[in-house]
Amino acid sequence: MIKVGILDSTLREGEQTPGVIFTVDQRVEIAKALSDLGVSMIEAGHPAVSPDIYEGIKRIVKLKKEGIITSEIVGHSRAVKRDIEIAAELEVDRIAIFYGVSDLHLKAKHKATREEALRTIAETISYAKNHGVKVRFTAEDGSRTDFDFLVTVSKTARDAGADRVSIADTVGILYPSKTKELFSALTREVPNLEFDIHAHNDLGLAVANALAAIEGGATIIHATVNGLGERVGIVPLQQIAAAIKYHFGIEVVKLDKLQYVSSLVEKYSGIPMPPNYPITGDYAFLHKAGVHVAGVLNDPRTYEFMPPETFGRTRDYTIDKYTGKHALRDKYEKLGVKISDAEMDQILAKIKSNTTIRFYRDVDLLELAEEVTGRVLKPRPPEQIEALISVKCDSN
Ligand code: AKG
Repeated sequence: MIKVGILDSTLREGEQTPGVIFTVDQRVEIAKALSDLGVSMIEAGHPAVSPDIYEGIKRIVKLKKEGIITSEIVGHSRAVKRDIEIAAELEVDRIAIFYGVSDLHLKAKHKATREEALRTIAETISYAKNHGVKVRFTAEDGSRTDFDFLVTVSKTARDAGADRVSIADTVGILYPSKTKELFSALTREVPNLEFDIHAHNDLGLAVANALAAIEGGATIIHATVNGLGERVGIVPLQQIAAAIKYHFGIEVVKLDKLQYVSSLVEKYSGIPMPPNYPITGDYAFLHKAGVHVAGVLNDPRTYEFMPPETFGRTRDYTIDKYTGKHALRDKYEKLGVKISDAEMDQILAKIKSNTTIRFYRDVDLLELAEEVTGRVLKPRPPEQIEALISVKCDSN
């Protein structure tokens, strides 16, 4: 029986995207949208980093106390007492303490032995617990950490009072079978502890690794809206939510609100979404080739893994040289225009011979039909007439 939830880290990991800065008001608005979406946890920022992050968390925690935000609020912290005090004074629900545990991080960053690292981890977790909060420990660079030491780290964190340990694939080098094996082994070796996965997307495998981690027993997946984060980011919320619904039948967030949240974060982050982005991109439910459109018109499941309505979206298709008769007939029916089979063949031939037009708009199709049939086909709304006139003027 699979149990899984989402920790959204748009306000922490997401703001670590190069060039991204959220204002305090934007942080609060994003947190409200994430809570409405239904994420289990919101990692609201690392308050010791800057006064605006501190202020943002303060306002988010206030909304939590007023019942406006319902997700658990997580404050991020280094394994440093001062960071923990700052997060604790904000009265977050949980403090997430991270520490690099691979030999590489111990040597290059912390200049600490394994024994010293274990001491720091235990001391800082106990310190945070003494402030009356829940604690997650993040094993930074966990995926490149010697497995036996990772088990020791997890047990140390648990025994010091953490109820969750996050395994960070900090440089995104895991792949699915290895991820499943890692989480299965950890959940077997370390009882009475729940695991998160924090998967970076350097090899484009973050979503696949997150799914594999769920199969291995991870119960919280870290994600960001639009996949924001350091370098190329982490698991995109919209993709993992859709994949969890499709594969495990669990609705971890309200799927029909993903589009709104994606657009909100696109606007505030300034990172534009490519049209071919999964789930929320403009082309996610836009079909093109004649064979595809014919299939979709008969039964949308032929080329859609889930109906667009699930995500509050609609399906459509484009017309160009790839178009087939089925698509064209459907388009003209929707435009309320009657075209004979012979006329349709002529229109299609014209479309196929013009290989430079990327998108035929409705207005172009009406004009083509008039050319072929010699009839004025339909009274048009003023904006269509204007568009026609401007197209004609442009081409003259
Ligand atoms: C990473 O390793 O990439 C992190 O962001 C670790 C911090 C964390 O998940 O708490």
